[in-house]
Amino acid sequence: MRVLVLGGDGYLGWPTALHLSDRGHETAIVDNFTRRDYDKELGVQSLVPIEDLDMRIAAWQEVSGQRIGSYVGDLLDADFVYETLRKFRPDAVVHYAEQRAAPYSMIDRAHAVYTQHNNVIGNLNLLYAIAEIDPEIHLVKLGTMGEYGTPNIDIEEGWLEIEHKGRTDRVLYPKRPGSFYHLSKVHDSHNIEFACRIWGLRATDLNQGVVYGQQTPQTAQDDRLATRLDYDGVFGTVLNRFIIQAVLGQPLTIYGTGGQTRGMIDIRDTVECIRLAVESPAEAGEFRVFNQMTESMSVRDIADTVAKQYPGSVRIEHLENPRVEAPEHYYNVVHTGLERLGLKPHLLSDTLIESMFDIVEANKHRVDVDKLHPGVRWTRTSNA
Ligand code: NAD
Ligand code: USQ
Repeated sequence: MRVLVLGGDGYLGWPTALHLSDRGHETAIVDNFTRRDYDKELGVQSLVPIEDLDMRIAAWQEVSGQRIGSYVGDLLDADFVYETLRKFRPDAVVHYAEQRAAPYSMIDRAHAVYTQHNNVIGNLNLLYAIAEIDPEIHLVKLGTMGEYGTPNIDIEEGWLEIEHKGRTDRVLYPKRPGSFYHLSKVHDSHNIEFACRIWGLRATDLNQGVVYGQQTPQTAQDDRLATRLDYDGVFGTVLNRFIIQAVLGQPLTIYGTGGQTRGMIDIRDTVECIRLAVESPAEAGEFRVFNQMTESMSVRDIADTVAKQYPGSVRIEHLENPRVEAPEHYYNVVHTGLERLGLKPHLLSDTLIESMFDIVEANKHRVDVDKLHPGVRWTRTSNA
């Protein structure tokens, strides 16, 4: 199949493009490198050095004999989006190209507006381009488990059967997200469902949990194929941060009690989920939702898992939570859709995160320890 990976220069987009190319799909990448600009803005860098996109693509061709195409541009530029779809003529578009850090979206008004504008309008441009150029294109869109928040009932896969005053209906699962970033994904989901219902588009919305890991079988073949690894208090995600903190001899920073529970997924499963979704497209008019996570863990349990696996001593520190989120709550997620398509999950209990310890050890000199601190608070203070 011909697959266009939007956001293909990012943490997940790059290994996904390699995985799809390795499985024989004609693959091309779209990116505007804005993620590399956030690094400059925040004064940080990926813990693992990464090559620029041209070098990555050349290295992959050398290693695999496969050529990945590239289109450099911004999804906010509708002409660019239309032109790219016309040129590449994809069967499927995998859409990763959004601002993805909750803390970044909560820095201030400007960052909240930027995040929602970039994500919602970019996605809307894409929906229009698909509808007007080729409505057969299957959109595989990355959403997030955080769209649902932490409701006191089971989390279904996108849809909920309800009974109200003796009548029944199937409705989009109610959303109660925890940041302006997570909210942008809710807005996207609604826009995509609308486009499927009104224009007959076919889409798969993947509500993905927190990803961990840095290597896939393809990226491990050559240092030049490495994907990024974020450690800072804005873009670093919880399990990756705890592994890095353990190796640096820094305390693992649990926010609050650590009772908050999240869906987790190994990066190797992320790329496989995308392949499975691409190879089994949604029906025309179908808004298909999968919960792309393989296990739930509390932040406390994540810290304990890292502490147990790390060969050295590990300190755990409870910081005052800079976010506003439920400290202890019910969390039970249905996530059978992708397994039905064939996913064989890597679970943390049987995955050795030792290889991650080695990767961090080799690159720890690149870390600016001051940037580990979570600087962004969810609360606002009056400046009247
Ligand atoms: P990332 O920031 O590393 O990658 C996103 C890429 O999209 C970057 O290369 C960036 O330059 C590009 N991009 C952003 N806006 C763009 C625009 N307007 N035009 C063109 N390119 C643009 O993020 P990631 O961690 O790889 O996440 C990818 C997707 O998966 C995101 O949509 C994110 O919300 C979702 N997701 C990530 C995680 C996780 O733990 N990393 C978990 C669940 C969902
Ligand atoms: N947390 C800590 N200590 C830390 C970092 C985080 O206790 O040092 C806690 C947070 O308070 C939160 C949980 O760990 O309760 C997860 O935080 P995170 O930063 O790992 O993840 P999150 O902000 O939710 O965002 C990440 C990705 C985002 C994706 C989301 C999936 O950045 O793109 O959408 O995970 S999910 O969480 O399922 O919504």
